[in-house]
Amino acid sequence: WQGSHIGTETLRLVEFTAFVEQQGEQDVCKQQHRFVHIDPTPTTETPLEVVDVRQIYDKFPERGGGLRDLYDQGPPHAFFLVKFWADLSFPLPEEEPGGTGGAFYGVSSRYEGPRALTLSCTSKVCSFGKQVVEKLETAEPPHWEDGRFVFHLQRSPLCEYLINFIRKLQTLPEKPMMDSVLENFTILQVLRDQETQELLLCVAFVFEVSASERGAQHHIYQLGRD
Ligand code: G9O
Repeated sequence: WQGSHIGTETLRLVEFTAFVEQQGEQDVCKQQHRFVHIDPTPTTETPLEVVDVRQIYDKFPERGGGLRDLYDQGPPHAFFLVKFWADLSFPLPEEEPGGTGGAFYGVSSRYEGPRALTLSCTSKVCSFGKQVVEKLETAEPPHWEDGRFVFHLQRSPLCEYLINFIRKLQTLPEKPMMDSVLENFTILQVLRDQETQELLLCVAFVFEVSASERGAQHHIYQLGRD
């Protein structure tokens, strides 16, 4: 289970995308823009770089189910950090007052593993280390495919907080200004077996904005503590 991916012997993240979809002016079909994306790339045996979890304690709630408590409970090999360079280079959808111009903002993810469990996912969106939104979702029942169970959380609508956050970020004139706002913006996702509440994966997300010509990028780290 060790290698260049987010996963353990019980659950592996295969694909992750946060996106906006909108109708092109002359197009019949919707155009999708990906803010962030993790590809279903084949695993290599190259071990991930390790980041000390204590370095990011203050970016998340620490106690009462926060990162420190979660890590204390473990298992430690289920903890990962993803740095995203988000691609914000798309035109803001036209906005009617309080609206998003008919655009759909969503997130889709796919996991796989050897057990047919009920997969739950808690996402905590944090600003200055404090939780501002929490969302609990349950994956669709898994299907058996090529010798493992595949779990989908598909087209989950992004909450208003995140949509407004992205839209405000895009109005900032320069990448350094966006990056300084993003220094205080983080997301923590915890995946559990819903029946037993066993922690299967915990992924901390931190962000910068991608230089526009490079598109969305990411780097994955294992979280550790000596
Ligand atoms: C620069 C900002 C990019 C935004 C990326 C958003 C990633 C979304 C991760 C899942 C969050 C789920 C929480 C949620 O939707 N709450 O509504």
